Amino acid sequence: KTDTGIALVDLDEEGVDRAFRADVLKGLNQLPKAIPARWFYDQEGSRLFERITQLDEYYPTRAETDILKTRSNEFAQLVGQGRAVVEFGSGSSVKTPLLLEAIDPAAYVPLDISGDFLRESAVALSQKFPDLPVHPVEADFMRRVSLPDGVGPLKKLGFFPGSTIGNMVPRTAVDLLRSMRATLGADEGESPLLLIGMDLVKEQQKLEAAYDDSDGVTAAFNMNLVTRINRELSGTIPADALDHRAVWNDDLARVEMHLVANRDIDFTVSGESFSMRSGETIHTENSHKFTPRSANLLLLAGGWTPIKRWVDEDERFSVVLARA
Ligand code: AVJ
Repeated sequence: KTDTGIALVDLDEEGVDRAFRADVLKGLNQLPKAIPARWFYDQEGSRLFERITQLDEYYPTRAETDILKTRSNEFAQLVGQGRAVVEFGSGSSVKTPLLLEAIDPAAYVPLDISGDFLRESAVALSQKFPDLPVHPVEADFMRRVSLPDGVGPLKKLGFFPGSTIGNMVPRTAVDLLRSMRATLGADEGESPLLLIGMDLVKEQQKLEAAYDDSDGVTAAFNMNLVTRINRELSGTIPADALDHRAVWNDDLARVEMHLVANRDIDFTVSGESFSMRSGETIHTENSHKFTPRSANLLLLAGGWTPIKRWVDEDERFSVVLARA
């Protein structure tokens, strides 16, 4: 039931993930240095992210969960019954069941690039919803994905929680929204819907605290990238020479995470030499924040018309329903 076909991770003769190496080497040769945030999520990174979601300072997960819990009747009414829920990402243990309970779908299709995460969450959901057909698809959802045969004729609801869209620069976010339209069959028959989580602009101090918590869990999450590079790519980056930094970039409306050198350093990765001056940074993540208008504009640019938005009672986070 959870057979998902061939693995998408391309390893070389030594078992090194080729895409990881290519992204890291390219990113370290850039000025400013930058490595895509998707590489945070190895086993330890995923565990640390799970801990982040439980921190006092990290409000997005709690705020979004709160919206999903309290608005279930409204979702059910607007979305109707019998849809296939297509989740972009393999599903969280908390949010996905809330949506599935609310709208009672005809099928659930998690899409993820990691077969391992996919299988884990598919098994957990099948136990919770024994009558719900679950069709996991191992795929890169940044491109159009063909859905399994049985799902084709059903009306679709795309689900993209967590403000993961915020990790993309606007160009990439628009490309993804357009790929989602295509995956959900926007130009064939019944118009699909999309339910998407988008974090909101708020006080700078609250935003920075969410990405630089007092227990240092987010710092450990950021530093884990260095550990992963050193382990998987034979790196010699001195971890004690890099510090975690989270800063609000007001012009671009995003929290940025960086690793800042606290002294001049030289190191190698996969046999290539690099150096950093004291104060130089490696940019590791963007987390864009939205206003109601900027959220609408982004969705419209991606081919989606907003229908309704919900916020939690402290107005920290939004969930938007849109139609293709
Ligand atoms: C849930 C993946 C969007 O940007 O808030 C949390 C990742 N990074 N703390 C976010 C994250 C640092 C998170 N995403």
